[in-house]
Amino acid sequence: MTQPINTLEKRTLSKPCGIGLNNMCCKLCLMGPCQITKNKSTGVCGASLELIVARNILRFITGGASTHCGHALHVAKHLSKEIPDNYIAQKAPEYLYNRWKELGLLPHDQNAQHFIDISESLHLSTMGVDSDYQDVLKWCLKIALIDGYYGLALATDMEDQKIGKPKIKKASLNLGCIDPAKTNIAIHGHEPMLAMSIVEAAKNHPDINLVGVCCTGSTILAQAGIPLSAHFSLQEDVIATGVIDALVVDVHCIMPSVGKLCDCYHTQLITTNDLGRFPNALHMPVATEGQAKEIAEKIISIAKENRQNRNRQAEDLFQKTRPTPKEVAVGFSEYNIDIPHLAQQLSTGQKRGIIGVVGCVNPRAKDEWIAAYTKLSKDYIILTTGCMAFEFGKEELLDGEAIFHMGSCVNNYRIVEILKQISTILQKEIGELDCTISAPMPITEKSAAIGMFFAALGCDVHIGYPHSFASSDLVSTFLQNTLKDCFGNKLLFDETAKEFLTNFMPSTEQYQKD
Ligand code: BF8
Repeated sequence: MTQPINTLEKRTLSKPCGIGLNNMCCKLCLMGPCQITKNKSTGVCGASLELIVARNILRFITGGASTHCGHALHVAKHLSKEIPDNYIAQKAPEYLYNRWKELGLLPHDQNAQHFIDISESLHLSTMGVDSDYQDVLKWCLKIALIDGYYGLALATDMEDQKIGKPKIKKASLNLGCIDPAKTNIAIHGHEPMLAMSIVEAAKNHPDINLVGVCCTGSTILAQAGIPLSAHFSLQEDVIATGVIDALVVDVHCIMPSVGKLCDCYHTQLITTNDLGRFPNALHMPVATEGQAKEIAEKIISIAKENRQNRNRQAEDLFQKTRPTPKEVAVGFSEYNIDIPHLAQQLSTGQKRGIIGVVGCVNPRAKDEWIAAYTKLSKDYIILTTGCMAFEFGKEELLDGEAIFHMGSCVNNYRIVEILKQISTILQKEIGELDCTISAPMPITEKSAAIGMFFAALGCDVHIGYPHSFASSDLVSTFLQNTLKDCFGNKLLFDETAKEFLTNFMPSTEQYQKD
């Protein structure tokens, strides 16, 4: 056995390139890369700082939309369903749909042609096509609508149709859910169709212990109560327990390091999606429901067989250091939360508003956010998803009374449905609800697309570390003004919880004092 590499928390992180971090590097042609750090200087082709920053933001968001729409497409194919036409018109509040139409933000809405818009977004942001940075930024909103409806909403709807609507339940969370006395299978990624087949198959195998990682993990946690062992930034630690007999991965947020890390232990890495490959992994692609059942049984056999290859020292060490799992309430959704009650809490002033705490846990960011949201939860309804939901769970704060676990990142659409229904009850627009979506430590392109989607709905949006969206004054001012004029909302770029509390509620001194 080779020596294990360090897990992310212990590894020294390479220093980020300051110019790239600020979106000021243009790599769109081979006359560059051009690093434009000052206003008025340009790239070799004449591209201004604001054009470079705007194109980089658009390409980042487009990457996110492609993954969410790809996710929804894969689920549709798995279930032999078509991508619906006019889906945005079906799902969105009418006043918003009409506003988006007037602003020219609506994408193609027939025959899955939103994928053409995704392609056109990359097209227009290549060198020498769209040189109007304001137009490029408007495309960010169009692509964000695609992300929200043909990605988040569609994936959530189809998964609910197949798996069933989530039910509120108690479950457990953290590395302590991994059981050294059993055969452990960790399921990691974002598309939960095979995962649910493994959950079903494992019911006949009492010696199998399933745990989830990242968003596939959040889905099987919410839908079936399968314990969630880790979020993105802790995924390597799952393997480093030494007692994972099979790691099953699909797509998104699977760190390339897990391949080598599995080699350091006995863990059998199994890839299940043709887009998500690792050298030396066992590749078992799953495209249909029938294949999923068959492959689920095979995976269970492989894991059982592989358990005998465990390193006993590693197993003993984990046995001694295994943390106690945390108890969490999960499975909240637009179907089982008492939405009229939430509306009443808002209308009577019992709660000031809603904060959606979403997105990733960036290891470069300061981890001080959970305490801040906990303070705010006295006055705000907190709805949380993805890796940030895990952070609340680690502190045993997912009680389903003040803080609600809403599922995976595509399940951010559940927050949208709740806002939509509250706004209908209160006869207000979503933008009038005092709703903020806070992504304090984003990592991925997906998180940027989600943030922009909520902005197009009228929510205030907070993006914490890093400041990539705010590096050009012209770009951030144009985005701020557009959102204010069109939807009445604002963008907050606070990198620390202290700044966020100060700017979020400047008149409420209590939050800054303690
Ligand atoms: O979609 S929160 S690191 S796991 S991108 Fe990824 Fe970010 Fe975690 Fe799920 Ni979401």
